[in-house]
Amino acid sequence: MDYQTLVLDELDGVLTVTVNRPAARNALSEQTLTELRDLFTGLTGPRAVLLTGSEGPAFIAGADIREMATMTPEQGETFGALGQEVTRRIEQLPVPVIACVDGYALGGGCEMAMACDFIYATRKAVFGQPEVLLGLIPGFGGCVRLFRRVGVAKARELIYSGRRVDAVDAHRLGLVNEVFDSREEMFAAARRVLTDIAANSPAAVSACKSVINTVDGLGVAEGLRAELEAFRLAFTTDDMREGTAAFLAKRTPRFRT
Ligand code: CO8
Repeated sequence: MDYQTLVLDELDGVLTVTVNRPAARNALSEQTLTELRDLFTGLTGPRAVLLTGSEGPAFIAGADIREMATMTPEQGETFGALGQEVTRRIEQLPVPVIACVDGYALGGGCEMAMACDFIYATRKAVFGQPEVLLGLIPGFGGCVRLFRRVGVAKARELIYSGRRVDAVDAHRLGLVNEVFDSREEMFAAARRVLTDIAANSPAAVSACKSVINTVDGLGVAEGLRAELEAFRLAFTTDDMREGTAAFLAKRTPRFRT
């Protein structure tokens, strides 16, 4: 298949998927999400997947604000459902998936990383769920998955405040497994751990992933439904129109409600 916003590279059974929209800081457009969904649907062949963003300031700077700014609640719901579906497809792949985060992993970017089995990051990585700054809410599973990684109190603080955390703090919180000095070191370490994993029984690793998903995922489907409804409602508010317009105009939003 021909992908316009993804770059694929397979080496020794490891499929590297690079989100490649550098001019928009690798933001997740509808096209990118559709390509990710199609790629991860029924993917067979690679023994592992490495998800990353093109080299630059961002891993993935979130969902595409330019596209969302003019969406109706119904379009927002469809967009949110698509993003949620991508996270589910990643989670349900039978092989290990590592997110390699170099730069900003904000909003939908943080949510994509959290759908992966675990996260490696460079010192340049920055994580956050800044949706409330835009009059939105995390819509690709942030409300459902962040607290599973960092605990409910810290997840509330990060989601309500929209504050960012750097790689070292994200590591301390348990969001990131390991922090590296450079992109090259991060990829080399990811390949090493995937090689170690590949030496084990693929069926056993896959079974472990499935059991962990089942236990960790109790309530995920219900949570995603609740999040999607709240996400749709966000599109009916003046705050969301103001927040996204302000981002695009590079000014501070004036929220009224
Ligand atoms: N969407 C669209 N365009 C973006 C995005 C984005 N998320 N992020 C950056 N861009 C664009 C900018 O508009 C700018 O475009 P232009 O050159 O045309 O002005 C270009 O990328 C470069 O951006 P900056 O100049 O801001 O780049 P910096 O390197 O200075 O800053 C940042 C990088 C810090 C990442 C900054 O761009 C930023 O804060 N981006 C927005 C981050 C954000 O708020 N993300 C959350 C988005 S909401 C979300 O993800 C919701 C997820 C759930 C959705 C559910 C849908 C139903």
